[in-house]
Amino acid sequence: MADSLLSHYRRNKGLLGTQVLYRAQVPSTNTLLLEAGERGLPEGFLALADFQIAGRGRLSRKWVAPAGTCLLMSLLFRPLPPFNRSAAYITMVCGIALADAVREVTGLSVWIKWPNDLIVTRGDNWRKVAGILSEVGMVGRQPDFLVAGIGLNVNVSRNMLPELDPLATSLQAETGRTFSRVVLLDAFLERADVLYAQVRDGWSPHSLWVENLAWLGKAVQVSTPTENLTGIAEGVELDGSLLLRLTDGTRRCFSVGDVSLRI
Ligand code: BT5
Repeated sequence: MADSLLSHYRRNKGLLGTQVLYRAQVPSTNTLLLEAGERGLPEGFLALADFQIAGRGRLSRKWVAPAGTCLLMSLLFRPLPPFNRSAAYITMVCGIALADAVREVTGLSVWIKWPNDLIVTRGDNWRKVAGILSEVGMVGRQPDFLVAGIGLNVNVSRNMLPELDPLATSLQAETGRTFSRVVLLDAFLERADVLYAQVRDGWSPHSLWVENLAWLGKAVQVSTPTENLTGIAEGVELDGSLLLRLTDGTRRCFSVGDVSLRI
């Protein structure tokens, strides 16, 4: 297989991914790093797996991926204070870097669907190719570190996609080609390293993140655990929250939820 070296992945420059823990199978790469983070693992540590038994998304949802076909990874960050702002910026950086890496390696037109999905768009049709799950590691009652987990569907054939989700796609399904996960990982870490160094120097990735967001200015539906609302996606706050202009003209701000396009 083109990327059999995933198990030996090492990076010899930058901060991210120079120390790696590979497992053929784990419950979840995020869980692995949340546990390891408590034991003081350094920033930039990368967990990689070929299969997750209990891969997860937001709000206790499942993340499913056939063994050996996808990028399943997590990165450990130790955000500078203030924690919440840095954590939001790190998640933005991961989204931008993933989008750029996929564009660079595959040539596909991909966008970030608020808050943290990567989608491939064709006109008004869209499909999800990746998701990001950021989780906070607590020490005592204090947020101490951040684990950013990424699942990218790479060499999943069309007939396997329905098992993942009706709206799932993969790089292979979109292009008809297979890709090396190592090449994609390298491109992602390269870009994330540059952007994260800028964040640590005080730069905000907000404007660049906004440029990568799908559907700003469009009519969308926002679903949260408690409500479904429609309106115009007007913009995003500095912390990443979504601003929705409702049909009665009032504005609502969401920090959690899922967005879909209203056609
Ligand atoms: C996400 O959550 O999209 C974040 C996914 C993060 C997964 C990575 S894999 C490495 C690391 N370790 C983990 O355990 N997690 C991270 P959310 O927006 O809540 O989307 C979850 C929903 O996406 C599910 O309820 C399904 O509907 C759908 N889904 C599940 N697997 C999928 C896949 N492979 N491709 C596309 N959609 C999928």
